[in-house]
Amino acid sequence: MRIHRPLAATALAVLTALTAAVTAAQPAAAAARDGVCQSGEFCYYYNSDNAGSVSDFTGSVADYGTTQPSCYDFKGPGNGKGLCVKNNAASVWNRTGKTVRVYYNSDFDGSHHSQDFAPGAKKNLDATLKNNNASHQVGVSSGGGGCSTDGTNTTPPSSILVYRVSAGRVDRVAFRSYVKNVLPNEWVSSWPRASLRAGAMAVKSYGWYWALHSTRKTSWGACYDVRDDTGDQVYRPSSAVASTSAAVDDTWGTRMTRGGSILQAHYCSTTTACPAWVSGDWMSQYGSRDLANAGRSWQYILDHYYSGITLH
Ligand SMILES: [Ca+2]
Repeated sequence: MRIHRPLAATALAVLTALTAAVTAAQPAAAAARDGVCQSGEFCYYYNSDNAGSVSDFTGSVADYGTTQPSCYDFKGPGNGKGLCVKNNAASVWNRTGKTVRVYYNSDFDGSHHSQDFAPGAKKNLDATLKNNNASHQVGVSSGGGGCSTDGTNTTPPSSILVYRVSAGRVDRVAFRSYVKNVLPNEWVSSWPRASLRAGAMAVKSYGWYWALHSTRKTSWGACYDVRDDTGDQVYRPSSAVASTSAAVDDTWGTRMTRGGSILQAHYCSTTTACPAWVSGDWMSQYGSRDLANAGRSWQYILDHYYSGITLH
């Protein structure tokens, strides 16, 4: 187990900024996924030239799914209605006001191919992406190496910028994949389920917080949200295991807030191992294990360590 290092100086500055941001921010009105392409939405069409059934989105999606009834499907009237959108779209209309990137692979993986759509664009997918659309991301920087992430205090970011310290680069990682590939490196995957679930919530909250608030840059000027080492949370691609991934999935629909905002949930192996420990802001990892072994729930464990929180 690694000791989670504090970021005390940065944290104080960011908390001040957070307070200002929260008072200013108002939730945006969200259009519905109703098969009608409205202002604020990104829409796929089953046919070229914006014909056929529409599938309308208000945010990014890393994986559309491939089977009914769970997949994202075409909802509007016309050709294609009821079919899953993955690998079935021919044209788009971008009404989000931000650049949207469509990827050939899931999880915003553009290593094979991607295509950008400027705000207002009403276009066909190019020959490579037509019927090969697997994910899309709202709010990318069209200049490449984009800094923006798209989360709010109520919706998790679809991706997070991870500074791969040893490799010397910044990767954009689908947010749930990030959490799944942190938890087994920060927790002990054989620990009881309630401890893993409490850990999943803490790892998610910590990353979510920084995805919303980071202004950090590498020495060469690339922006990022979190480091991949103990400076933040240890992230290793392909390290996810079944027990920790289940804990992430089982708690994915729940968020932890304080005063309406996602908090930077710190944790440490014990209550005394981290000099920056502040009661109410930190969770003891061994403590979470012991409470779980005593039959406590993950919600109880989070409430026990983090003061003034609400689980939604
Ligand atoms: Ca709509």
